[in-house]
Amino acid sequence: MITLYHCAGARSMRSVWLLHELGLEFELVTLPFSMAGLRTPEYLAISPLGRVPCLVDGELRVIESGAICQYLCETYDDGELHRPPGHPERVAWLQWLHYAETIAVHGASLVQQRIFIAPEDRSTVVQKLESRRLLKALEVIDQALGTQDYLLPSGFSAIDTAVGYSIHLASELVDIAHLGTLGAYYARLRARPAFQRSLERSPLAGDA
Ligand SMILES: N[C@@H](CCC(=O)N[C@@H](CS)C(=O)NCC(=O)O)C(=O)O
Repeated sequence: MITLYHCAGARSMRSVWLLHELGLEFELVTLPFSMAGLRTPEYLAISPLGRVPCLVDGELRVIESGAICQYLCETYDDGELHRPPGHPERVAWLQWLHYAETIAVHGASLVQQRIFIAPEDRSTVVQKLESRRLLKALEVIDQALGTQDYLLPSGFSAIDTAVGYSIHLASELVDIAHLGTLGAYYARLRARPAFQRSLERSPLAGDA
C-alpha cells in the first residue's frame, strides 16, 4: 500500500497529481501546513526533515518530490509518463524534472515573505528580486514550449506534473498574463482529470 504525506497547496500536490495520472491506489495523509503540524515526533519519525511530500511504499520511504516522481515512473508506469535511460528524450525529461524545483524555490521564498514571515520582518527587496527571478524561470518554459502542447515533443509526461505544479503555485504569486504560451499550457494541464482530482485535495487560496 502506498501512503503519501501531504499538505494542501504544497509541493506534495505534484505527487498526488502523478499518483492519479498513474491510476494508483493510495492513502493520503493530509497534515497541517505549519511547524506544529509537520514537526511532531510521529511525523519526524517518518520524514526526518518534517516536510512534504513523503511517500511510503512498503518498506521504502522517499522524501523529495523529484525522486518520488522518478521512483513512481520507474516502478509503476507502463511507458506513458516516463522517459527511461536510452530514450531520446531522457535528458530533457530529467532536466525539466529538476527545473521544476528551480521554479518552485522562488515561489516558496515568496510564500515565506508574504505569509509565514511576520510583516515587520518582510523584505521588499527580497520580494522584488524573487518575483523577477520567478518570472524569468517561467519565461524559459514559455519559450521552450514553442508550438508544443507539453514540455516534451512526444507529448504529456510525468515532468508536466512537476513543472505544472510550479506554474500552479507561481500563478498565485506573480502575474503570468503576458506569458501566453505558458498560460495555454497551464490551462491544458488544469483540464486534466488527474490535476482536478489533486486540486480537490490541495486547494490554494484562489481555488477555494
Ligand atoms: N525539494 C523538496 C522541497 C520540500 C519542501 O520544502 N516542502 C515544503 C512544502 S512546499 C514543506 O514541507 N515546508 C515545510 C517547512 O519547510 O517547514 C521537494 O520537492 O520535495
